[in-house]
Amino acid sequence: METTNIDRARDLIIRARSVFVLTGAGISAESGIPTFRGTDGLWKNYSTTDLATPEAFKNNPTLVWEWYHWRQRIISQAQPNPAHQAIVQLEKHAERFLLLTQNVDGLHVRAGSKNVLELHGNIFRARCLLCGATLRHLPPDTEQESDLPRCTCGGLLRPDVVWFGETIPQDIWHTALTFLTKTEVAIICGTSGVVWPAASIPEIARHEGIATIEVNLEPTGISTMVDVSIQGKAGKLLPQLLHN
Ligand code: BJW
Ligand code: ZN
Repeated sequence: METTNIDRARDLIIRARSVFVLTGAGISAESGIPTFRGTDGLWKNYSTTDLATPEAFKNNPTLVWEWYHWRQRIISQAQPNPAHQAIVQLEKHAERFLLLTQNVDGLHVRAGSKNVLELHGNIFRARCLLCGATLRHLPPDTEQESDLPRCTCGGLLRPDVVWFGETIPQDIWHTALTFLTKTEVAIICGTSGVVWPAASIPEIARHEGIATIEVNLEPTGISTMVDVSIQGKAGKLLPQLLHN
């Protein structure tokens, strides 16, 4: 019988004692959370680059908060899907495991993943621009245009996420790279692979001779770089990589 890419990926995963996973917005798409790029990724007439920058927040904090509150409401109502759950199972069966996610939705943790690092922050956290405090922040019941969220110190709060042009948390990045360079297999799922530094992970893994597997709805710039590239929905494919 012909060996499929799913068979090849499954063999690599079953034999590996150490597994690294990188996820992006595509893994939460089947939970009903919009991705950033592509036709579903647009919000009103704005793109991610219009909203996810420090300049956008400086120029129009009300608009940026409106976008984040809109997304918080969608995420609050969403549930982890079979792709998140498959990653929980993967962690249970691997001797060493690390999940690095670019997602700010917290769905991996809600699904039950334990060793997970959030590279771009968390949408349910806010940070004070004045005193630097971080706190849990939920969307208000109604959006009052003049009411920007404020810290107890009076400072303006911003979403505790990483915007374009900002430095990603160095401790998280170093922990992820240390694990990655010693792992046996790296799975890259649901990311377009255009945002740095996460986009460098497939290349680093390949350079280190680590077996690489991509799972994505469509071919990406990563597809030609990995050992096995599988196209389809993560919620259908990831569970198949665990079972015979
Ligand atoms: C499915 C599916 C299904 C759908 N099943 N699959 C070096 C070179 C070039 C540029 C740079 C560079 N270094 C830095 C930059 C600039 C910039 C950058 O990368 N720009 C590029 C766009 C060119 N990077 C940064 O600024 C980063 N900072 C940094 O590098 O600091 C050091 C530094 C600072 C200053 C100067 C120099 C160096 C920070 C990046 C922060 C990104 N922030 C965001 C917003 C986070 C907060 C929020 O959520 O609001 O992070 S932008 C957005 O993109 C978000 C995502 O995490 C990130 C990645 O998107 P992702 O996850 O890949 O989603 P999509 O929508 O792009 O793709 C979804 C995929 O899923 C698709 O492929 C679908 O096919 C697939 N899919 N359904 C399987 N069911
Ligand atoms: Zn404060």
